[in-house]
Amino acid sequence: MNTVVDTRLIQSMDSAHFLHPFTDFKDLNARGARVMTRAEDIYVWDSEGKRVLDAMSGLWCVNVGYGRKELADAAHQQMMTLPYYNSFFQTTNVPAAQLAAKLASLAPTVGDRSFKHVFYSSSGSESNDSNVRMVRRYWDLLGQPQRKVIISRLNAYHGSTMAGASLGGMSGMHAQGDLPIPNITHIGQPYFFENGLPGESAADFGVRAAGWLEEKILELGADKVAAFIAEPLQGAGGVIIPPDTYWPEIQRIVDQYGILLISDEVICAFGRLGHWFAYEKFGYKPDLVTFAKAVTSGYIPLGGVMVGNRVAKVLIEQGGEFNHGYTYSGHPVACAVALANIEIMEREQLPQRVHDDIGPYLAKKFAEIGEHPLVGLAETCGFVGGMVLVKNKSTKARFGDDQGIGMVCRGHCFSNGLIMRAVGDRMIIAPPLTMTHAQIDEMTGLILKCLDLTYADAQKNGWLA
Ligand code: PXG
Repeated sequence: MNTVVDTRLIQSMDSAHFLHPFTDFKDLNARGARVMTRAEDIYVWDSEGKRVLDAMSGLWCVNVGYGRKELADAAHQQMMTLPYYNSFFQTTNVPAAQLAAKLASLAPTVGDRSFKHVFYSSSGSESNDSNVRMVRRYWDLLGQPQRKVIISRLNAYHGSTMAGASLGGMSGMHAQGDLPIPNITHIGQPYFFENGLPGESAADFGVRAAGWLEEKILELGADKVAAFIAEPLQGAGGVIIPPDTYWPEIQRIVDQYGILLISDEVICAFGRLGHWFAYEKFGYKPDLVTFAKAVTSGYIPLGGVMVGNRVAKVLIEQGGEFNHGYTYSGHPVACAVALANIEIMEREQLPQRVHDDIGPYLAKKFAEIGEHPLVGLAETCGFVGGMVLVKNKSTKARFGDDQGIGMVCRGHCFSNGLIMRAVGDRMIIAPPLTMTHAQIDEMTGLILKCLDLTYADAQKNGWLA
């Protein structure tokens, strides 16, 4: 395919007409967007011919890597057979039914929770809107309509629709648009590095942070609380990995008060943490599981909710008509691509590979990164990694927001052919699950080089303490 493009022409069309997500429009127009033109394996090329190693899998999406012909073939074949039909009026289609059965077979049963049903959407945000609808319907049907409040966490990301942004705990998003909407409230996040007390162990902090949920439930009155929603680990919030003690204590609390548990696995499912679904890794028992992104490796939009038996039973047996759904719920082309994507993941045993091989290898590499003078903490979970950049390695003193250390580092990454994501003073990665050891070495080498360059800048600017 011809990928030679006139960069200036595309940039001028872009700045004249395309309002980008989460972007200062005026600032972008002054610079001109970087134009991405093609991708292969773990690399993306821009319109100037520069190759970058994509350590973010697009945006936590491309778990099988770029350039998979099988996925294009699946889309082509389905488009030529049945490109679209709705699932509203007692109608289904072949890939949507097959994918639902496949997902049900992949989602493990934990304790008394099984996941045999799927509700489809086209994104993570929509899926979380569906969660709000299902949770409220569930309690209404059980004759407890006063159970309305959904508890979430500060610095969580659950999407950008009105409900998604409200469930999320991003202060910048709440500040625009009078959010959160009513009956959504937030507790603190389990971020030990930031919130651990002097002398407190990570294990003790995990129990204390989970305890904030119990405090909130008691403050609101348990009979008012519908559900707790959380990411297994916080992705967009900066790869915040909870202490081991956190999830078991959360499970105890939701069980004690009988509230529903929503596991938002938009980032963590489909092999990212070494399992098909991340609740298995942390050993908790959700009632609803949000997915999107890597279900198709991002090749085409698809999202949904795995609906556990507790909720499904009530919705199906007592619910009558559920007045909710989307034009693209069960889109045949998206579902066909998801089936082909899952086939690749099964054949190449990607969840297993993360669990047994590349996950531990990345952890070893991150231990080396943790030695760097700019890095106060470097940690991984499955095939996700995060590090905190600090002014002083021994005191762990943090940089000021005005210094924008993460953005300085991100700039060096871009210039040196690496895509890493900056979240405040944290640098994070979530690379394709197909990476070889040699590619992990290449990525680690680039990360260390960019840390050196960032350190030199910090030194030059007199920011180190
Ligand atoms: N839940 C979680 C846990 C997510 O990470 C969504 C819901 C929303 O999905 P959609 O498909 O509606 O975007 C997400 C999305 C980032 C970044 O900068 C992360 C996401 C989206 C945009 C940016 O890390 N995650």
